[in-house]
Amino acid sequence: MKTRLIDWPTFIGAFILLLGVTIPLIAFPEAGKVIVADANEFMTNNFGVLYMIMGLVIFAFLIYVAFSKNGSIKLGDEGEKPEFNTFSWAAMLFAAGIGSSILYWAVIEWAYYYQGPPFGIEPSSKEAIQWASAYGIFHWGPIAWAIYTLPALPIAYFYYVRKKPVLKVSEAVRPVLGKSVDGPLGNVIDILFMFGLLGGAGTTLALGTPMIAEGINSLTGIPANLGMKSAIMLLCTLIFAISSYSGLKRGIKVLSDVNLWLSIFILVFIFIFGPTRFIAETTFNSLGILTDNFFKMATWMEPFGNLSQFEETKFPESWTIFYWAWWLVYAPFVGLFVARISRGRTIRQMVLGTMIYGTLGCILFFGIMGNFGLYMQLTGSFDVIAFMDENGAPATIIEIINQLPLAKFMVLAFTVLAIIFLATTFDSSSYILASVVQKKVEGEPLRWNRLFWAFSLCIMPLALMFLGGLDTLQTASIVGGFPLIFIMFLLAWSFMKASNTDIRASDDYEPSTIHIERWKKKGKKKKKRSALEALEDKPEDDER
Ligand code: NM2
Repeated sequence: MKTRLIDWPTFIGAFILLLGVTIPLIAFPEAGKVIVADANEFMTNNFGVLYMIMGLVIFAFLIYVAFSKNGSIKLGDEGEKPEFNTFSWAAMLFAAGIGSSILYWAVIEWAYYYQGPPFGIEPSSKEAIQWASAYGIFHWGPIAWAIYTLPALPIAYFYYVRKKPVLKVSEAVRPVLGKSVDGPLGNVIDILFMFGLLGGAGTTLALGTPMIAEGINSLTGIPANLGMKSAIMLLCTLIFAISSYSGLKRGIKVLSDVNLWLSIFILVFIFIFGPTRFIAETTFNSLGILTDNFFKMATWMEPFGNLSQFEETKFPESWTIFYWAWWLVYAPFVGLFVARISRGRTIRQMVLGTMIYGTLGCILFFGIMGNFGLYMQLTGSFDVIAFMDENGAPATIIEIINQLPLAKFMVLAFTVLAIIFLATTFDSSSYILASVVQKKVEGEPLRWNRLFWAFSLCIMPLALMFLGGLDTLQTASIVGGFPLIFIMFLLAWSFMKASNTDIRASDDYEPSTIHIERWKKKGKKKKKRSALEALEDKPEDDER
């Protein structure tokens, strides 16, 4: 066991923090629930608006970067072609950023908005229907994907322009914080990131497991109890633990491909054999509502709350803020991944591509799966809301899929897809967690280290499952991810600082370390040299 590769302060710090939160929750579930709920109240009531501001600012910042000179910088050498074609790139990007939660929420999210709409709208009214269908797309739309993209900026920049492999968040903020990232500050940043990701992944697993359990229940009749859920969680861990332990990179590649094609199959099937016209029209209609109300939705804080004649709904806290927090805790991890696959693209292509393709993918899931359920509710062919009141969301999701032709087969396909989605989330999260606690990663993080984090990932959701209740799950992300708001700011700053320095330098020195690719690829042709050679020519500059 090579232990000298491990960055022990980060490793132990993150693990202690994880245990420190989880053990009390398991030991004192009732008291834990109350404390967690209080923490949630405190955070969202007082700092909710920070999350909303963060979402809009990141969105505006990325649009600015995309169209600025910095956006024209090529992630790689001059003339280099993108490493992956755009379809594979978009598919990988989506698979990395999205897990089984999309199956859960795409199918059922509308039902919550229908019963508890924002803007003081009458619950279950005609107006509520419109928003029910549009709001899911907003919460999985351009702002959400912008949050994902931001960390990719500095990371991709250091990887492919400055040719310095960065596998840690602390490393990516070096241009701003300088040498202090080598000390405790760097450890704290990495620990916060790890804790946030553990919370975010915990939410994913704790949502996905009951849904899979209901799927299995519907297929076999075995009751979806706590034992079955624990078994599923362990099974998912085992699936990918085996594949990652044996170093089967191809295994994961196969899982991701199956994931993609199975998703396409289920979506096409529902679209064709479900209410095709209703789905097409309602989805299209939602896009209009979304465009029209983008800023209204992005800033809706229910400001008058219980002071107005409307009943206070806590809509922003329960949904938009929760979502931004959830995307936030996953963001550095997805950023690392997006950066890795974006070689040969310009910053602009990476930014706009992530935001556009990511959003399009989510529109497909929400438009097709969500509107299928909504249609049944509105036509009365299946009373989704009544069923949900009685049986809870996970069983309702499976029951909606059960209404399709070839019901059993479709439930099987849906359940298998959810399991694969979960296993791949486990796999990539544990990979990143293990990488962050190593000083150096040679090819892959150490196996035992990877397995260790894989099983640690299990602890939190297990605890949350015993606690029960969605509110508790949401809190884990919100509280765990809060400090990341500031880290996002540092990441943006780092990117601007580094790229601006290089842009200025490239005006002064020839050849330059960066390649600016203009819109129409005009620009003067420079002698072909690798950026690495050029880098060696360049005068030393202390932050490099
Ligand atoms: N997000 C996209 O479970 C998952 O789908 C992972 C969740 C942040 C809401 C990501």
